[in-house]
Amino acid sequence: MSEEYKWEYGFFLGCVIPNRYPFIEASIRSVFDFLGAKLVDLPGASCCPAPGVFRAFHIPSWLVIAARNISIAEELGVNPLTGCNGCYGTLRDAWYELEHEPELKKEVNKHLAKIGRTYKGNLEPKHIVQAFYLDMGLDYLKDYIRYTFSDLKVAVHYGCHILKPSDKRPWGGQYEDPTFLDEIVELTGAKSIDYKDKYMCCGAGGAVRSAIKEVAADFTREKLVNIRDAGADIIVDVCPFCHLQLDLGQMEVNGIYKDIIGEPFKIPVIYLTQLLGLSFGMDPNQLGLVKNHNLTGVPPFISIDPFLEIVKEQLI
Ligand code: 9S8
Ligand code: 9S8
Ligand code: COM
Repeated sequence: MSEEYKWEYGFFLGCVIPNRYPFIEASIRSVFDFLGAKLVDLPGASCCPAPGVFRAFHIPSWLVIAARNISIAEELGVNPLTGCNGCYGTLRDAWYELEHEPELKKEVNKHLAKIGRTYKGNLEPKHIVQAFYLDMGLDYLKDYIRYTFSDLKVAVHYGCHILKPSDKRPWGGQYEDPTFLDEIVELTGAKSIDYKDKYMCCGAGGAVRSAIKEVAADFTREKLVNIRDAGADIIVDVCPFCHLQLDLGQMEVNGIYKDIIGEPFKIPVIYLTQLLGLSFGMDPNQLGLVKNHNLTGVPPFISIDPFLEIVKEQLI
């Protein structure tokens, strides 16, 4: 690792970030670099594979594929780092299970040997939020804050896999009523508001979105009602699949449930590193906050202009 970097991670992209929300990738890369953390690529990494989908079909295959992905980071000597709750769920659960079940680890390595790989398990998979909160710490982040957004009311959405299963997560007992993400968001001066059933699923996970879109959208509808009732200006999340559901899914809710929601929803959805980066005084272009094309059918589906209006006032 070169002198100028304090941390180094293997950036595990997963599927949704590169395919649907490249601006999330851009903002993660920019913010980590800004904070002195180097992200190296993991050549040949595949789908994690998605916990709600692959694990539900065949646990042994899920485990071997997860171990293969982790072994790529091991080869480079870096902790795998992900910006997706689902990938975190898979990589971390697999890592934890293999650490606690030596027989399973032997079995997995038998399969990996066929492709010339070995899984060791000595490098803990981390979420970007874990890197911020546990590796860097709030005090370190605080020094980078240049602008604060005291007029901004944020509905923080944790998502499921970052919290559960709680015994396989690193939050030191913050399981049922965690605050770590709210604490990071509030470094920016924004207010993390309380809303009903805050820790509820976005609706998409566990393959629900892929199976029955209307059911996923019904969960999302309930979340959005609660978020709107609490008077939030924006939603902040830390998972591209939640992001997809809260952004594109918000449009779907406006269509499918138009008769029961009253006004259509238009709550901007912002990924954590986009908000943090702005507060650090970084260029909005680097954070994927500037639209420089006229394409339709690409994200963000819900305009983020109202968010930019609020922060603009406080950027000067
Ligand atoms: S990879 Fe394939 S589908 Fe997904 S984005 Fe996150 S979870 Fe892992
Ligand atoms: S997608 Fe992201 S993490 Fe999940 S399963 Fe329930 S919530 Fe939304
Ligand atoms: C949610 C991923 S982030 S999955 O649908 O549960 O696999």
